[in-house]
Amino acid sequence: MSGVLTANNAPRDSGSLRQRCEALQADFSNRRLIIAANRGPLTFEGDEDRGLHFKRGSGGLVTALTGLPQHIDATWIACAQTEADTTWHEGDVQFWDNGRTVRVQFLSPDPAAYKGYYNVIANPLLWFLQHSMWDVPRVPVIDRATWQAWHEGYVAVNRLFADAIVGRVRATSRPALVMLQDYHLYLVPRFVRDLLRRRERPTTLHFVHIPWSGPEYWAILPPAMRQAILEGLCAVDVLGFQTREDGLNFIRTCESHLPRAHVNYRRGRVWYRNHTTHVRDFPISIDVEALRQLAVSEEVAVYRSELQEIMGGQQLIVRVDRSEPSKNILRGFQAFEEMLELYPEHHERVRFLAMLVPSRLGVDEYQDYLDELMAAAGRVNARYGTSEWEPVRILVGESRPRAVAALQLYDVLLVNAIADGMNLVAKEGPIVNQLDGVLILSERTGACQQLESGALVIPPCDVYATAQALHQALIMPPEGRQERADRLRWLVEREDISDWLCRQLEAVAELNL
Ligand code: GDG
Repeated sequence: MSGVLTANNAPRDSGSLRQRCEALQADFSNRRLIIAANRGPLTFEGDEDRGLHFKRGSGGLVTALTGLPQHIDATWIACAQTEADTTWHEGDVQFWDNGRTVRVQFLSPDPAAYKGYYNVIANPLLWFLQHSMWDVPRVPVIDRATWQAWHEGYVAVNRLFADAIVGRVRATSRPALVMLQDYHLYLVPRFVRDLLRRRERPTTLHFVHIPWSGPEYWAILPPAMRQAILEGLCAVDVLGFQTREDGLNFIRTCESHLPRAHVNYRRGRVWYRNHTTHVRDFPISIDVEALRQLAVSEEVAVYRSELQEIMGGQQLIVRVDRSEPSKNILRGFQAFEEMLELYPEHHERVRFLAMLVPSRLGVDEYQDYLDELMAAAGRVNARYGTSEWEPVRILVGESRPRAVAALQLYDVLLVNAIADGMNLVAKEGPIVNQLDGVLILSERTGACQQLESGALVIPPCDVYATAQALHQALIMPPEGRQERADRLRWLVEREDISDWLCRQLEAVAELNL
């Protein structure tokens, strides 16, 4: 592969990472790219007037991953999310003006299998495990239904993905590069490897978007499940995590729970069944340019005026999250309540706006959590609110432009997640905020590793410390705010989403894979 030689021979300081990346993308153009993720880059809708039409997925991941197919022939394999996806099934989609297309292939697992895979195993079991969120005396309860969901759901859907990938790999004469996303697809790499002969095997990259907890926590999962997951991931060539700590936790988990695995911490390697998995960290980020364009749009301006009208001229604490237990929304309200108790000078001068996107309401824990946090906000309002002043306002719904408008208006942005792979909101806020607002950031987010020098860092379970940080942020003088806001902007701008992708391609090239 000439591309690999070019990349390896290039001096590391010859131009920016992005310039090197452009060269790399060109060098990879002889490959066939296969992306596999639970969700596709678009969803189809059908109505009588317009017939079948698609809506492009929002968010940085779609932007980042659809950037690559502009240079490399690509197929994106995902689970159908709508009936129209199932009807459409497969075809070429033109995402860009340059005429290039990406092939999208939707898989349509049996609904019961999908439910077991998504609503029982991926969320909540793996999600809670990896965010260290189990209340172990009570959960998890792994019963017959869980095992059924494992075998007939998670394993079955992972097999479907593997079969589809193998079909794609066999259909091309070019070397294939498979990029797998996240915790829904941990078993896929092993299935793909076992289904293909040595010379047919593609290069595989798997990126895990969420934290990886330590072996003590993985010990709670039954050996058969955790071993299958580790065996799955140890069939990958390059395994990417958000942080170095997540990668080290993965290696520690293999050392503890995968018999016959050999590990090398210094080189970031796990050797298992005659195969080396290279463990790396690729911190994800945001598409700064696209976000800035959205921030100046008319739609965002309309939402901004609406929010300004609702929230009045008071200081504003904002949070933007999926309604998700790991985001620690309940403790956020408790901390706000504690601050109002400790510092009455803020009464009637500050409001807390929580923008919540409904999430995974098919999972009981998520529905219960949403109910609980509504009640907690209600309690704060009942205790401190007056006829003129509503301390907490929750807006539930899905609208990214409205979320961006709220981020433009904060004096304080609260990101207090119990655990978070990265947390993109912490990176988006400083880019669009218009008031040099202060970021309060949980030390247990991946983002904290990059942003801590510009943020007020808190331990997420310490409600008292969070209350103190809220007060400190609200009374911070303008110079202090500006200095921190400038620093945060600089930190986010210097490493955006394209770097995340480039680092992965670089790793593949450097390892001669
Ligand atoms: C997982 C990991 C990791 C907000 N409101 C709406 C909306 N948003 C956007 C935000 C932001 C994104 O959603 C949320 O990203 P996060 O990173 O904060 O959180 P997760 O969803 O948990 O993401 C996380 C990430 O993957 C990437 O690797 O950082 O740690 O948990 O961009 O602006 N989007 C839409 N409507 C809204 O109302 N469509």
